[in-house]
Amino acid sequence: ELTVLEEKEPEKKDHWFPRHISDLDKCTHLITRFEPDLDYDHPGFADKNYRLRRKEIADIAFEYKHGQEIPRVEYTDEENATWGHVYSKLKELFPTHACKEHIQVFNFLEEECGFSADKIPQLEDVSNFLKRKTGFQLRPVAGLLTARDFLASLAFRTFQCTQYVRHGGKPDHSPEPDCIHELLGHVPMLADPKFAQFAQELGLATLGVSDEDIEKFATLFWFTVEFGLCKEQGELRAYGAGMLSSYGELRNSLSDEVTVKPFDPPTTAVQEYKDDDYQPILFVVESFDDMMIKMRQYVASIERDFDVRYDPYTQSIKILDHN
Ligand code: NLE
Ligand code: FE2
Repeated sequence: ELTVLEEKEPEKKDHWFPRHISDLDKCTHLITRFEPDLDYDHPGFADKNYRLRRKEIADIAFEYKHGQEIPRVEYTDEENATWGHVYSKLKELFPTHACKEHIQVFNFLEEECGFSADKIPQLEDVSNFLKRKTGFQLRPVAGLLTARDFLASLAFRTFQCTQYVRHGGKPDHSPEPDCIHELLGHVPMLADPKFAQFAQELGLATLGVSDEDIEKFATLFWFTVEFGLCKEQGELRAYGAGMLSSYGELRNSLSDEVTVKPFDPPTTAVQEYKDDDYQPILFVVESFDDMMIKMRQYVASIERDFDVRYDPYTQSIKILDHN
């Protein structure tokens, strides 16, 4: 462990990054990919009501400030039905396809947090559940964020979480995040202590790094938190949220359709991927401990002339000198 030798300010050349959890109010830069207004292939492109609804829910995120309760959304019967459809189908696959950590938390979510096929849970309630489990919390986000903003929020044990629901016409796979993806894919994993630690450390590693390194960390995030496979008694299981929230992708990921490679950060970080269809290449970790060790080695190899620590008492980042 390093001790604080001297408090240091990052230099001008370093990228700005949030220093206190309330600075996440400034980490809200969206990228316009897969948006129903702009993407001709989006199932909501021709559905005006769907696009209006998306705007209504996005406004909650645009107005949200750190520390506020997350406003509740009254989901329509149609939205709840989409959730219920995906929920029931995935629940059948989890026992044979999901990692044990996910299965365990999913049970807690049903017992303690009101998860069921009937209705979409409210982000505020889920955020409170997460706070009790691992100190992670949710904040509402209007859509896909830049990798830099999204990853930075993880450093504060904060997960930027969409609140709208995918289009009912294509429930089994969505190229963009939606609350089904967040609630069935990410939330169960973020409620696991080891995984939460991994996610936060990944976030901390990205603060202030170059655009090239952000790209690499975003790719590592993609092949772990979004699409990671792990081993259990010699068998493959999914721990990546992109699989755990998509019936089609989850089934596909454990089939012969996929090339599975061992997780190795230096090579995984530069693996090309497609973000609009089933993944043809996935990476497997031996265990979460092993994943953490390899990631820490990788992070140590990335150049940054300062080091960071998260201070949970003040919810802020301390900058440490290297020497
Ligand atoms: N393909 C996932 C799903 O259908 O839930 C979403 C992935 C978001 C990166
Ligand atoms: Fe995701």
